[in-house]
Amino acid sequence: MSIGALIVFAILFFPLALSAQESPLFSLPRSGHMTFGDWAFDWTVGHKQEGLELRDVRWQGTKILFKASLPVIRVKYTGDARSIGSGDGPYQDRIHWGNLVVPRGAVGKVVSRSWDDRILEIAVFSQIGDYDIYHAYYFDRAGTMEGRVYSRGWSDEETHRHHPYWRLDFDVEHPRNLPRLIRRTRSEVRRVVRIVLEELNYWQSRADVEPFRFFISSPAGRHVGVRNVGNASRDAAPGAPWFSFSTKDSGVRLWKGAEDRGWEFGSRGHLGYASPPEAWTRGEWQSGKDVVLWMVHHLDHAWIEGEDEEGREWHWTTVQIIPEW
Ligand SMILES: [Cu+2]
Repeated sequence: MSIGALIVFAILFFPLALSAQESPLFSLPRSGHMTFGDWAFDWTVGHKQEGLELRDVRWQGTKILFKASLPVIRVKYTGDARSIGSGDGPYQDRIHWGNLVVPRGAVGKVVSRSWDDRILEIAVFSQIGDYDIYHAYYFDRAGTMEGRVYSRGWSDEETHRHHPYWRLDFDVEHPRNLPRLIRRTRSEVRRVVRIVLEELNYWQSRADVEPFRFFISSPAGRHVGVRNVGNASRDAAPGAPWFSFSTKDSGVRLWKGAEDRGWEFGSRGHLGYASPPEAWTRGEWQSGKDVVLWMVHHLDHAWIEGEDEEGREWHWTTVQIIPEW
């Protein structure tokens, strides 16, 4: 493992910051509190194998997230594409303290750096099997926050897909929030806004002309936008080569304490907790409900003879969170 490649990241991450001054790499304890511009948050590497968790994320003093975490990255290899079990895996990669490594130049497993004192990164570096996984969050002083997963390496010389599942427990100002779904299709001039009145799974459709987004709103009318960035398409087809391995791009769930236990669905299980779908009771939506938003990513890693055979190239995907005030 080489942290050298991390330096390259900085430039890949932020095209605007090509000439950005990168700070030294700071080592952080397993848990702590940080402020950066108008952002404030706690972090921890907890005991539920959810990677680097953020808690009590605030923008300009207003709470946005109770908790953000990454409970699993599901992985499927193609093999001979005859069945869901073809090839290596499927795997459920779960980041925890025990599979974190100390990056070169650091003395601890949680690291942080910044660019031009404008963008802050907090991250962990995990090695699971033959993969390097870099799990990071970014905070831009201008008011954008991102969760990002980078992966490289091969378990076998075969095409595969990684599917990171982000669990975003929003508490915008208050535990009671109103989720709304915003999308626009080719046939629609304006965006369509749908108030989410029940637990649901949702995905990008071919007719969409832009990535769908969620707005999570407080009772007082503060909104936080959420969308997937750079996401590949889901595994929609029932047959080869992916066999509907990961078919969702998002899920809205009512918050339940018993469902905050880390990933419980194995390598083949989809995002659960919604069978049968549970509706908000009449009237509840007006005052909001404590909701958890799952954002599901799809990351292609294609085996092409002669390219990236050393597995040194990073692939990544992002969930973006923007307070809209
Ligand atoms: Cu890969």
